[in-house]
Amino acid sequence: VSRLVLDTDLALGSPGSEIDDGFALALAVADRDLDLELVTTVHGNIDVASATALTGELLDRLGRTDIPVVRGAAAPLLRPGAADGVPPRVADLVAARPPAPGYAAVEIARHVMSAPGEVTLLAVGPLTNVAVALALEPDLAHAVRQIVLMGGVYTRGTNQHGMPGEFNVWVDPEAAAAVFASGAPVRAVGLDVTLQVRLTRQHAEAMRSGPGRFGPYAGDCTLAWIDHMRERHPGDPDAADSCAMHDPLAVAAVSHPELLTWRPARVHVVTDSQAARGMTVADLLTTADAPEANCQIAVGVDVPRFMSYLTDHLSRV
Ligand SMILES: [Ca+2]
Repeated sequence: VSRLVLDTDLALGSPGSEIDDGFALALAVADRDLDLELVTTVHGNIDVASATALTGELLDRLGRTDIPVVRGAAAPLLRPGAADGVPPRVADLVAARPPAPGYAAVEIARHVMSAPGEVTLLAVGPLTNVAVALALEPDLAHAVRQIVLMGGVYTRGTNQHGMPGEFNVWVDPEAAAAVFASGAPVRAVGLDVTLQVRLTRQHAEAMRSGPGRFGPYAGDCTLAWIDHMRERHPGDPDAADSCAMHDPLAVAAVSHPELLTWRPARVHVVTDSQAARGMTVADLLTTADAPEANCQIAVGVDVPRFMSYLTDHLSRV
């Protein structure tokens, strides 16, 4: 069983917002190979107050009132405007439990240092909290069992001028650069792989009419999100009837890494270019003068096995 801290920019429950963090949280609760001990929140898909309220509400819905939620960074390390355009705050509308006291970066550092070598940190939002925790506690990079992150895009691009890097890295590139430079064991699950695992309208409809605490709620949100993405990406046929399960794939990378194909790589985050800020450059170490690896990146996924793992587990919560 892997002891786990989850850092998330959860927005499931806010209309028109990304849903995959909520699926990742439910999957981490459902998977008996994971022991989710602490959830921390970060700005990203939504403002951090709303992410915190929605995370507490979802954990309560899942019957896990025992798992503390600690609020984290409200803005990236630099350039606070990077994620402008996120949906309006919903924190005031959600009747959630108040967050546990403290700040995410402090509690991440405290939790990992309380059991050196045992706790995995799973980061599925911008990496601000993780970078601050690494800066607060110099021994954290060696004490953490591993950092698994959903972020970056390694074997292709986003093919979007306005967002040349994958969202989580693009929103706070300096934080991502600090994580890759930290010396911690890092596994990165990038957009090029997560786009391959997709929840369809049929999946969502089955969840909506199925049993459990999560399915009926999340099924409705998923159908609204697919509609929203279809409007925003009229040139992408995949977006018409399905949506990517980015963050849940990073959960699988913790408990079932064999579902993905991994390669050692040297990842560099571009921070010093106006046009390419937030892009990731992955050296796959194929040249005679290759640099040293600083992480493992996912380069493939067994789609049918992952989707079975996801849907089987979500039907239990
Ligand atoms: Ca996320």
